[in-house]
Amino acid sequence: MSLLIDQIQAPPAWRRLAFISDLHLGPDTPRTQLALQRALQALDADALFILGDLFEAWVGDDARELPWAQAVVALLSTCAATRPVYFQHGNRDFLLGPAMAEACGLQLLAEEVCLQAFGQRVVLVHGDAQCLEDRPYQAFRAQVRQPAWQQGFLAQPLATRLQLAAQMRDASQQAQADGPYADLDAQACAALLQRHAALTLLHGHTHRPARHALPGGAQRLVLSDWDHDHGGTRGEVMLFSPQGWQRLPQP
Ligand SMILES: [Mn+2]
Repeated sequence: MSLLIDQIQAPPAWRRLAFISDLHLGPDTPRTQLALQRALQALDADALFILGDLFEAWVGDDARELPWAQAVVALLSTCAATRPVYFQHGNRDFLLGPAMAEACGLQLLAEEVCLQAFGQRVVLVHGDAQCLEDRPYQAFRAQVRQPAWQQGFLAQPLATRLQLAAQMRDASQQAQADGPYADLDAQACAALLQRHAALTLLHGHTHRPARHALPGGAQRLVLSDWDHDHGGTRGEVMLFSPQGWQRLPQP
């Protein structure tokens, strides 16, 4: 296991940070990919943080040779040439590994990161690990995060892995149709903030962008997902500067 970054102290020169998550890119999301390209070209930030589910499914770093993935590698490596780009795993792309990170110029983050910037401490997570109410998902998560499971999965041919990922996605969509997606557990969020002595928790995963005020002056900020391929235009870059937090819609 390579070393993952779990603490970031913003250098004094940093003036503005950008955060995105849940783009769910894949072979059938060309418009969302284009929206990301435009967002990165226009990005005015000293660092970019991708908080998981950049990809709808990531079945292993050899998938970076697929044509649509090559285009994403090109986008990210261009962005990473002029500023740090950090990547935190989501529940869809937890298999993104060192080879893909190197190809894109990404720095891999731990599951839980404490960012210190502009006199504040901010906890960064994808958000799936805190959805404790969804017990079937937590059991699945515990299984697929085991090195032995991952080695077994990655040992399959790429075509087989792509098929398995499609099956898992169908199963998860069926489970979601049974009821509303679980939200993050309030106690788990409070514990996270306490552990890192932070007042702000920033995450994605739920696709329910919001600002939730928490007890003790704390807050939970939820990033927007992105989707330009199913009839709408959804997507935001979240900016953090000494002036505070700002959502930048991405048409
Ligand atoms: Mn997710």
